[in-house]
Amino acid sequence: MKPMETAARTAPIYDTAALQREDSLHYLHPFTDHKALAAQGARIIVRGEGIYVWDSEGLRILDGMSGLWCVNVGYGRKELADAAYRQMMELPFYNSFFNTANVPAIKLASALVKVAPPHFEHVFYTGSGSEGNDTVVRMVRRYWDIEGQPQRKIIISRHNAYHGSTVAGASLSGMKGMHAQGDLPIPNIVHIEQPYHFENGHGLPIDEYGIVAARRLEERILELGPERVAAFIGEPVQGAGGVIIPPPTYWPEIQRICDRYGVLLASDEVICGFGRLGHWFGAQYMGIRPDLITFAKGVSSGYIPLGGVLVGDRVARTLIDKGGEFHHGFTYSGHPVACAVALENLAIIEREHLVDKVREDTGPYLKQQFEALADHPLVGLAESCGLVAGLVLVKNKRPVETFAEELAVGMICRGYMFRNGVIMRAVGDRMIIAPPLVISRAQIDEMIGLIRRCLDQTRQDLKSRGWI
Ligand code: PXG
Repeated sequence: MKPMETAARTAPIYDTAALQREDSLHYLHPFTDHKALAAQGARIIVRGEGIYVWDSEGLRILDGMSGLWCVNVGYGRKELADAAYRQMMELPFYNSFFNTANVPAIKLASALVKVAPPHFEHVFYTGSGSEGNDTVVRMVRRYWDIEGQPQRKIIISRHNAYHGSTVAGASLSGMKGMHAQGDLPIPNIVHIEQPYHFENGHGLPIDEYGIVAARRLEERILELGPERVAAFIGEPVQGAGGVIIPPPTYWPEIQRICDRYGVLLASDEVICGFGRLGHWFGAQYMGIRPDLITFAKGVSSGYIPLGGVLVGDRVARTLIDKGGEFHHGFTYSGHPVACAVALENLAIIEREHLVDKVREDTGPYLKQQFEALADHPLVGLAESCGLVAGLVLVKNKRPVETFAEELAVGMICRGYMFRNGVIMRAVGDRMIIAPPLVISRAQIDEMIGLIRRCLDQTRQDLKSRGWI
C-alpha cells in the first residue's frame, strides 16, 4: 500500500540517484548497515529553515527530532553563521594548552556558569558529548585519586542508557548491541535497571516504582562495597533509549543514595540541557544537585560541534587546589569558533525566552496534545516532558500486548512518518520526538495531525499484514 503524499513538495534540485550512488561508494555512516543502505539509498537532506528541513527531492519535512536532539533554536539562524564568520576571520583556532586561552572560550565559560545551578563555577570543553563523558570518567577517577581513595573506580550507569560511542562512552551506555561489538564495557563500569515503569513496573503505582528503581542503585553500591564506587551517571530523561521519563520519585531518591555513600553524581545533559525540559538543565527539573553535568548538542544548537563538562565545586576544588596537572584534553577543547557560536546561541535562547516558553507554554501544550494520542487504538502509552515525548505502539491496549520485536513495527511506522513529511524516531516500538524549542502551538498542532495520520496508516498496514 502506498500512502498519499500530502506534504509540501517543490521540484527536485539535486540528482538524488547520483548522490545516493556516490554516498554508498565512499561514505561510512554512523550506526548503519551499509549493505541495507546501499540497496535503499540514503535520504539526503539539503536545506533547513525554522523547524523544517527539505530533502533532495524537494519534500518539506517537519523535523520532530531537531536534527538529532540538537537544533534547539531551529534552522537558518543568520546570527549563528555571522558569529562563526566573524570569529573565523578574527582567530579561527588557537589551542588552550600550555597556559593560553582565547576570548570566546573565556566568555562562554562565564555565560555557562551563569545559567548553571549555583554550585557550578567551572567548565571543561570537549568536541562532543562522548568526549564529555570520557572526561567524566577521567575526572571522577582523578578526583578520588587526589582524595586518597584510589580504590573508588566503579562508575554505575543504567541499562538502555546512551552516553556516547567512544570506548568509555559506549561502556557507560547500556546498549547490548554496542557492548557486543568490541569487548565492552571496559572494567569497572556496571549497569543497573532503567526506571521504565511501562516495562519494569509490574503493576506498582508509579511513585512506588520510582523508589524501587532508585534502590537498585543502593543495592548495587552495597553489593560492590561503597568504598569502591566512584560515581553514578544518568540522563535526567533517557533520550536515545526511547524517551524514558522516570517517575517523579526516582531522581530525589538517587540523590539521597549518592549523598549517603559519598558517591559522585553525574547528570548527562547532552539532550536535556539548554531548555529541552523547560529549565536550563534537566537536573533543575528533577530537583537534584549533580557534581558534574555533561553537555553538547543544544549548547551550539548543533550548528558546530561542541561539548563539555560543567564541574561542580566539590570536584573543581579538589582538582584545582590539590590536583596539579590533569593529564587530559583535546585539540579542540575551547575551540574559538565553536565557543563564539555557542555564545550567540545562548544569547538567542535568552533573547527569545525559549526556556520559559518551553516550561510555561509549548511544553504543557505539547503534553496536552501528545498525550491525547493515547486514545489511538495502536497507542499503549503516550507521555511527554518539556519538549521530549514518546509513545508505545501496541497490539492490544487492554490488557497490554506488545508486538514481537522482530516485526519491527516501529520502523514501519517511521516509514510513514517520513513519507508524510514529519520526522519521528523509532526506538523499538517507541516512537519519539524532540522538536526544536522554537516550535509554535500551531506547528505542534500540525505535527500532531501528521503523527495521527501516520498512526492510522500504520494501523491499516498492520491490519493488511494480518498482524492486528
Ligand atoms: N550523552 C547523551 C545523553 C546523548 O544523547 C551523547 C552523550 C554523545 O554525544 P556525541 O556528541 O558524542 O554524539 C549523546 C548523543 C539517537 C542518538 O539514536 C542519540 C545521540 C547520538 C546518536 C544517536 O537518538 N545522542
